[in-house]
Amino acid sequence: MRKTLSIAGSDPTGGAGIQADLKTFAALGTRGATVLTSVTAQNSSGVFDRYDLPRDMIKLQFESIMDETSIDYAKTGMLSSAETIAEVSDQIRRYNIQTVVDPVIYAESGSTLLKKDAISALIGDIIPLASVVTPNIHEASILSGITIKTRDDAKRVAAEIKGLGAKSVIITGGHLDGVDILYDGDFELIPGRIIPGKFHGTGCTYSSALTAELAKGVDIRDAAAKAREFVLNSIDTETHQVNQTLQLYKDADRYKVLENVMEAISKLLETDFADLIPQVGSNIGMAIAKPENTRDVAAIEGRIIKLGDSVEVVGCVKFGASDHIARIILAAMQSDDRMRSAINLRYDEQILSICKKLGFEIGHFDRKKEPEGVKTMDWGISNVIKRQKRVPDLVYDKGGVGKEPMIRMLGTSATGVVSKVIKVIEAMYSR
Ligand code: PXL
Repeated sequence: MRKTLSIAGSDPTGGAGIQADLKTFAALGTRGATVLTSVTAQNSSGVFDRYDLPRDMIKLQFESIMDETSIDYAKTGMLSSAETIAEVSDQIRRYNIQTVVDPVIYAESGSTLLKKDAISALIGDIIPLASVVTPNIHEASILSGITIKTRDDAKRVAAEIKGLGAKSVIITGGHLDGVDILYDGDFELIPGRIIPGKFHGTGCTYSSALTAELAKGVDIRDAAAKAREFVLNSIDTETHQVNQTLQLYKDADRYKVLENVMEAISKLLETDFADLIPQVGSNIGMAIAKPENTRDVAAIEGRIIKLGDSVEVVGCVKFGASDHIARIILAAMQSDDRMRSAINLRYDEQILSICKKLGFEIGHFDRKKEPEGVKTMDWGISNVIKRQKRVPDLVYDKGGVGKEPMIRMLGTSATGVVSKVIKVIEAMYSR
């Protein structure tokens, strides 16, 4: 494992600072060490107080780490004061550590994290040691004395900051049309999506992701692109918080979802499922928690079809395999994020009446009432949920021109949905 180091302050909320750095280091597969510079007491309203660690204590932390190991790449975050900067720069030089400098000046709340008289020390003592400096446009303006309004301003400022002695500069945060600007003698624009809003901890997360990638030996252009992508993927658009392990958990969930859908299909194949398969075939899907789009829903590439008397599964279970079943699930999850799975079944009056007798909650939509320009599954499922104020066990429609009538059974998991289907099958054959 490559070894990373964060030289930074503590944010008690865990959203930014050294806490964000360590989570990022771990999420990107590096082993993170820390030198704590300052303990802050803060939340979204502001920084209430801070306690800067004595210079000796900063030195001793470095020595404790470096006596026993080496560091592949470090980053600096909150450096607080000129005295802290003097010690940190001494130690970076002493141990010849490659360092990303995140020139932290303000917290998201607007409170200062670097004393005014320390800005010249940051410029004079730390930036010349930096492999990369990662200011956002506000920090870049303070460091250069130039206001940034356009991409050309940002390029000029990046060159100015490189002139202070850093090997390279990245103007981060995507404040300029979502683009980060890298300058290491040549310019490179790093594109990214824009996610509206302000998120506590994105700056720390970016610079530590960059540090982790550089520690792994990734070149600066790719590292900058990867760090930007990591930050974007760590923003939980539901809670509006930065969550550095979001992508890790999503990826882990993909495996569980695949397993669950495959188990559900096996269970289905042990039953007399043939009678419930519609002419277009049946598909079953399941989404990961917090899906973004149809690629976060696994389903069968082909379908489950009736072939004579036997039931055949055509294709593998894959993410993004079925737009249709994914739309049903995503529409359901809009109102109840536990309802992560669905299967489509043949519609007939008898099957529907069995479902009623079994006590399933039933929803219905009419394709004739569908407005123009909508996707049927988005509209149909949302329409039912809006009227019934919850996601029912199944939603049916009686079809339309060229459209077969259909039942969609919904549930919290693929195996859960299949359990409901099995109840229907058992009731059908016990009559
Ligand atoms: O995002 C910069 C930053 C760095 N370090 C600490 C912080 C913050 C922002 O709040 O709290 C400790």
